Amino acid sequence: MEGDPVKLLASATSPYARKLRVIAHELGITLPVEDTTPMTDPAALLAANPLGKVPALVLEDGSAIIDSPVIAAFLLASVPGQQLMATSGPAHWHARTTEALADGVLDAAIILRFNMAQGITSGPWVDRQYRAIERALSVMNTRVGGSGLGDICCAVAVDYLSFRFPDLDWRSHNPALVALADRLLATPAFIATQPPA
Ligand SMILES: N[C@@H](CCC(=O)N[C@@H](CS)C(=O)NCC(=O)O)C(=O)O
Repeated sequence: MEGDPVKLLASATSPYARKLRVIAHELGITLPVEDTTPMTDPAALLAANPLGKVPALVLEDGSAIIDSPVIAAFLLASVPGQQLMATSGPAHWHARTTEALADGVLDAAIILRFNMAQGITSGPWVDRQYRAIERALSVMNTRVGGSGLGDICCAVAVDYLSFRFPDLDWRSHNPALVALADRLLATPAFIATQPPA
């Protein structure tokens, strides 16, 4: 597993991929994106990631790195002196945990979308996802400003909620997330990675 990133297999609407594209932009890494629709199981994706999920990062030697937190760690490690996240100590683990909270919000949102696609919009499993999202957002709200990486992940997650769940009012109870999103969504990295309408 060696070499520079060659391409990121990703769909234009994947929030996990957006997180990585924003991080790459902030780190000054060129990250070509190969538009990949996971649900059609393209051979190139399955070769890179047997789980059939995007994003997957293909390296120069043909090997791949999968799962957005792992890819994010790879990108950060490739830029010595990067300022997005402490490389060790409590601040490192705080940032990684914020990332996990934001990713978990996305995981719950994706479950809700798969359920919706099957006509399932209520029930205990659906309620459980909404409760997880609500609790995680309120903790993320207290962690804004903890790290550049954490802030990016939080802004990506809430913007995905606005994109896919316009009726979910995450703004009323999370003022720090509102201020963060309003600030970051106006930056070039977020503007360049907006999902298509
Ligand atoms: N934990 C993964 C989640 C990736 C994920 O769920 N991606 C979705 C698209 S946004 C996907 O590829 N879904 C296809 C599937 O679940 O089969 C990450 O952080 O990269």
